[in-house]
Amino acid sequence: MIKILHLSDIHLGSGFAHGKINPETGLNTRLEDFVATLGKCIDRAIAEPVDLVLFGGDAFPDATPPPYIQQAFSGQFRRLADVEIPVVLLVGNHDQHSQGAGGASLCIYRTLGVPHVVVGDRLETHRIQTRNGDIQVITLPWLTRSTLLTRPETEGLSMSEVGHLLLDRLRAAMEGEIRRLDPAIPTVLLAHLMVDAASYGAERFLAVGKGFTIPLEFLTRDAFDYVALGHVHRHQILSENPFVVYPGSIERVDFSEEHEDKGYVLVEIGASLTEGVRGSTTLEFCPLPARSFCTIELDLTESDDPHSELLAAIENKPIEDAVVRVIYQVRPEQIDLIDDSDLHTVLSIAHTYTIQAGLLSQMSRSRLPELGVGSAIEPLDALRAYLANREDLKLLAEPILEAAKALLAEEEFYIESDAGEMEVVQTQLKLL
Ligand SMILES: [Mn+2]
Repeated sequence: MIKILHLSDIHLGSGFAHGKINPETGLNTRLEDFVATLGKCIDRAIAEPVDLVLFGGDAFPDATPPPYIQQAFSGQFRRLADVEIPVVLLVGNHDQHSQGAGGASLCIYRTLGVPHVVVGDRLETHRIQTRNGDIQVITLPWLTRSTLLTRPETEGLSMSEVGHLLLDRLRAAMEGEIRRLDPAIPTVLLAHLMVDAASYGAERFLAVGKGFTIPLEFLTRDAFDYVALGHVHRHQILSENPFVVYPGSIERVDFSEEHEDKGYVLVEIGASLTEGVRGSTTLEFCPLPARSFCTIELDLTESDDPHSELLAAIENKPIEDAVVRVIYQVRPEQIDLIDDSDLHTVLSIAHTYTIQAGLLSQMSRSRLPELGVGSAIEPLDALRAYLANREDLKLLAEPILEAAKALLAEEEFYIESDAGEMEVVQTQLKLL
């Protein structure tokens, strides 16, 4: 039997906006949270001990993390090397350098020849010795069009045609790897990708539709005892025969992960009792004490006592040590009824918090026929029409328009950038 700890999507160095500086260390508390949670995974790997650790990709927010963040990452994985537990570090989309191949943030471990550390930055089969026998790990890092296709091959093709071509290439390459496997020893596929059966939030689904997804049947092959995935932050089991699993991220990167359990997966691959017949694989999701996020959202426009109602809503939520956001709506004449200093007092037990107040003005709505249902209008024109009807925002109208233009320009930049669809997903959702 071979025991594996599978974790993914560490994103060390993300989400600093939700943290604060720890005066004792000078570090952002969210970095400390992420390192502590990663440490818990490594603790478990050593305590078991497992025979192998698989990391499913996305170590950092990008391929060039600052040295202190690199150090925090390597400091944890080094603990595995010290006790001779082999680890496979897979390259995710966030780990790839946009400037061509070979620049991934994790490749330094291969260059240095760190014992027991394998870096997966290409489709390749690694035969790894463990305390309980050998295992084969096929690594499939994040794929971009340029990995498998040349520009002339894709010229004039639609997005979906390119997708099909890419999948054909991948299928052929994977077939080659599978044919060379030793059927007598266990096999794991470790891949950073988007499976088309994976479930996301509705907003993610829209953005994801533009990206490159892999059909589930591509992964559910008899040759695999386990398929270890990375990329999607929500833990999910996509198939049980073989197990195809996203362990999810280890900490919440932003509020879209508020209601998700965070953790890693312990996998046991049983020995084959009969030649040619796979042993059984069992699975356990192990939750991690990730910092909680808490959204308090309420519409106070109909309230007689918006201040008390808002305070009560906050006090009813488990906000202690959590990253909290309060979003409320009031009518303009209610603004003075809310006393911010009281809000700050009740929120002081939170780890960090933000307050977003929204104004509802029914009068201005009815005066704006151009914003009515059924009329199509460009975002900037809509904003102009809105501002033109807001006397109180007159002084701010220009800066608001400038800011909106900058935001829209940024969005277009991402859509047109070479890295393509995934960048759009990242900008819009800042999570995958
Ligand atoms: Mn990813």
